[in-house]
Amino acid sequence: MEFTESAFTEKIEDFYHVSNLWTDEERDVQHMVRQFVDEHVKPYAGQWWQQGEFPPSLIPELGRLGVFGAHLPEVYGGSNVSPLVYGLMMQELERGDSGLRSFASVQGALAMYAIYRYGTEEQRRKYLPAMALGEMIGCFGLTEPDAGSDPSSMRTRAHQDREGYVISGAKRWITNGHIADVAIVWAKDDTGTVRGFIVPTQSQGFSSRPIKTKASMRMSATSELYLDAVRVGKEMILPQAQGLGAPLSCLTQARYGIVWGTIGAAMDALVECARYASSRTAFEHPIASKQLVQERIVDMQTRLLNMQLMARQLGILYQSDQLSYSQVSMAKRHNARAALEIARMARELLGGNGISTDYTAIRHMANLETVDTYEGTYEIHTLIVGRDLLGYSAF
Ligand code: TGC
Ligand code: FAD
Repeated sequence: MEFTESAFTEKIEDFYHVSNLWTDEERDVQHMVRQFVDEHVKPYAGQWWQQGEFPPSLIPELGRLGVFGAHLPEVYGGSNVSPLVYGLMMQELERGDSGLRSFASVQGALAMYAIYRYGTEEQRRKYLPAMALGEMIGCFGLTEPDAGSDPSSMRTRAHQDREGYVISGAKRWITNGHIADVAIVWAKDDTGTVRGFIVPTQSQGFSSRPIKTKASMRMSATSELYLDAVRVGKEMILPQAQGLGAPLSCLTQARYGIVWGTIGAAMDALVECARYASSRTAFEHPIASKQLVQERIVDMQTRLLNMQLMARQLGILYQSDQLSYSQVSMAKRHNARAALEIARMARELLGGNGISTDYTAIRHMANLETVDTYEGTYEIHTLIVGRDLLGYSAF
């Protein structure tokens, strides 16, 4: 059967016409970000991934596109977009590469959101507009070498004295850590309460190191942070953040973005392999005409559809202020794993070509191993949802 190129793509990406439900604004923003990613990211993503660096030239362009902290009020440099519009932005960024969406998640949903939600008005006005434009880069330091899934066991300490706080400790696996201007650092104070601090990365005693051995998320900067008695003034504490619930609430924002972003990566891998199956011949016929190939494509398509419907309903819950963090956990757990399975199947269908970054499948697949792990692993989200459904904590 013959389809035009765009009709084929539309059918694969949106088999149930979920996009018919979008408003004009949602469709326009999606189109704008998609166009940017198609022109400025997709042709180069494989090369950037191989190089193992985030291209700095993209940062001001993403700032102009308005994807950093888009959901925050305009007075702080955001555009006050709805959760559904924000989700579609993340979807389109991750069609390019998970590292691109990660940059936007960390900048907007983690670092900017922490300042917006827990900072003073002065802190908001000082940092957020510059961060929205990408003129100032932020990172979010929660995970430590010995505290990932269980951040309550963090060792980083902030000792208070007359002038402010002295912070000591180490953070590991921090996205954008070695390219950041400011780090949101989570540390326990003298009473053992988790507090958040805005730490300029030029501070004496602060150092960072890139983690270079990654076989996943290679287009993203990932780092270790060291804080050796870093002194910050009292004005650098986020005063409203008291307790582990504060960083965890930031994670809810970023996890929501991942729910959408993973749809983009899955779509990209699926469209590519469906096209490939139509043109690649084996045993004298296109492999798309083989029953076992069709079964796999149908399985992938069904997984993608589940992801889309889950994300949309989550967005509706968010927009109507009914969202719980365990609902976000269920969708993060499902969508990250489903996207990973789709990318793995896509890689398989591409045969030998599937292991080359000339195609997108293996890059998405490798990236999605990280996405399935960070912002809470699959197991941790299972336990968050299990606790909510059944009332027993099984951590
Ligand atoms: P627990 O007793 O469950 O919670 C302590 C307090 O926090 C509240 N809370 C949340 N609030 C908002 N959003 C959430 N997601 C929340 N989760 C918990 C909770 O209600 C409680 O409040 P209160 O008032 O009763 O005190 O704490 P716990 O120590 O038992 O830990 C729970 C657990 C394991 C679920 C949590 O620690 C967890 O989520 N672990 C996973 C860690 C994680 O996801 N780390 C991510 C690091 S950042 C990252 O990976 C960035 S990747 C870059 C990118 O996004 O692209
Ligand atoms: P661990 O907690 O050591 O877990 C190891 C294994 O044990 C996992 O499979 C886990 O599911 C399992 N496990 C743990 N507890 C239980 C349990 N109770 N029951 C069953 N199984 C369990 N962090 C930040 O703070 N900021 C960032 O910007 C950031 N960016 C990242 C970027 C990348 C590329 C990566 C890989 C990670 C990033 N992280 C970041 C860290 C990430 O959030 C953690 O890696 C993740 O939360 C898991 O923690 P861990 O690596 O310490 O694994």
